[in-house]
Amino acid sequence: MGGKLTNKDMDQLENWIGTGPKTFTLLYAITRDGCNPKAFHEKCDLQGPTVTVLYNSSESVYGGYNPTSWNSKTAGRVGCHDAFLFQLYFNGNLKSNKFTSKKARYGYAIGNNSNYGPTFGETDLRTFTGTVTKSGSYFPLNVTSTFNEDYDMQGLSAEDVYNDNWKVTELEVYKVTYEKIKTPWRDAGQWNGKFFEELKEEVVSFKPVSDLDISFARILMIGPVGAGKSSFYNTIESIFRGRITQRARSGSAEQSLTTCYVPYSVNVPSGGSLNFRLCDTRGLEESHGLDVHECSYLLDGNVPDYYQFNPTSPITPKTQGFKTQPSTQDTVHCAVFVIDATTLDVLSTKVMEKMKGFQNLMNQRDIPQVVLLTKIDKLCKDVQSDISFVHKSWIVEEHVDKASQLLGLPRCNILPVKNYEKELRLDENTSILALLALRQILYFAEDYMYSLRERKNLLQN
Ligand SMILES: Nc1nc2c(ncn2[C@@H]2O[C@H](COP(=O)(O)OP(=O)(O)OP(=O)(O)O)[C@@H](O)[C@H]2O)c(=O)[nH]1
Ligand SMILES: [Mg+2]
Repeated sequence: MGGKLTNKDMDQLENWIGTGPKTFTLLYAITRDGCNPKAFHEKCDLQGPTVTVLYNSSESVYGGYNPTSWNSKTAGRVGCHDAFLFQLYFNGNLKSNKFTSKKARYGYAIGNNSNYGPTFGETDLRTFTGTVTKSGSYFPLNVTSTFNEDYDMQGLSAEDVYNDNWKVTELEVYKVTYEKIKTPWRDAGQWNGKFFEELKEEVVSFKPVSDLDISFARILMIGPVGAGKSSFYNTIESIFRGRITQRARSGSAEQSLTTCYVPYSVNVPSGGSLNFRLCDTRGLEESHGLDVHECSYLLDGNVPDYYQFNPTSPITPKTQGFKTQPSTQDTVHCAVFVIDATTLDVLSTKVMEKMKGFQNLMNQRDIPQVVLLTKIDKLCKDVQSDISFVHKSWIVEEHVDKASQLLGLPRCNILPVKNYEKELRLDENTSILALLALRQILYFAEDYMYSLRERKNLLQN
């Protein structure tokens, strides 16, 4: 640490290098140690794998990964398949590209020479020879590089990667070591069997606030078609039943697969159900599906359970079963926007406007809102292979931030999940993540009920 490379850049490099978490330790920086081969080799020789990062005066950042040690004592070429060049930023903008060494030329991947700085390929990325003196704010590196000789630059030129500009403001070499314990972006406890049982127990023991005549919390799930609303209910029911269940129909279709307002209960093998209902709704679509009136009726408890949504004729007080005098049991105690994390960047303006409209209604009623960010397994391959990596993944963190900005909700209201979908067996970590989300939703519902009770007491006194 201590260099210019950000955590996000390190995560990107870590992803490219593969084989799990890494620590990056700054060995050498030309602004600190001087720009000459002697200083470079003194600091970096025999240190194991390193990344060299160059920052030029055009605000482009690029460099190379050497999976072997630099070694000025054994001058010559070192062959390795895993070496690569990369670019991180171009003209100050994020631009992530990895350029692998060419198969036929892998023998030339790394160049060791006591008279040269870091050298990749015979001539692909060369840095300096002799002492380079700082001129103003930059160091004019003094060896020419010829791209695309030993590394596959995917058709990009030196201009595309570093503006053909060798005036660098900094050049750093980081030692790369394995088995880093990364600091999570959200602290969510120690994940193990004990934690899983504790979370389950907490959910099982959830009871609505007394004196309100409420026997279960009503959680409303709304969100675009195919976001994973029904799958979230199936995931929760599976956890408590101890096997994969599929009471709610899920899958992909042009229009919403769910057509009814179903307040799903979660059953436990010992009999009975838990004290909340996950209410499934029809998916939001641009032109039809749930509208603002229907949403307000849902929030206020006017819509009868098992009501069949009709896109061409939304519910009105004249609709059969419409509850004109709903009780506190019928009203919604927490609203959950279910959003597919992979679609955050492409959510249609109309669907987004609809959700904003619903949020206005919820805000008027003080109903707590959360976002369930689904399909995070599709966002990040590290999360896909190990769900417990979720709170260490910067990709997930970035999407949590984005959802928080889009819906104007605090980040702790954004809950990433991976629903059961292809699995035939339960997985402890997938279940823990879903339970963490459910527990938070129940906390918010409970908070809302406390407010309801206070209001009720005030009115009575
Ligand atoms: N990879 C992955 N797939 C998911 C996840 N959640 C849901 N899916 C899949 O996404 C598709 C849609 O899921 P549903 O649960 O039917 O979505 P929905 O929001 O209920 O959709 P509608 O009822 O049609 O509005 C299904 O094929 C699910 O298997 C997830 O976390 N990860
Ligand atoms: Mg559904």
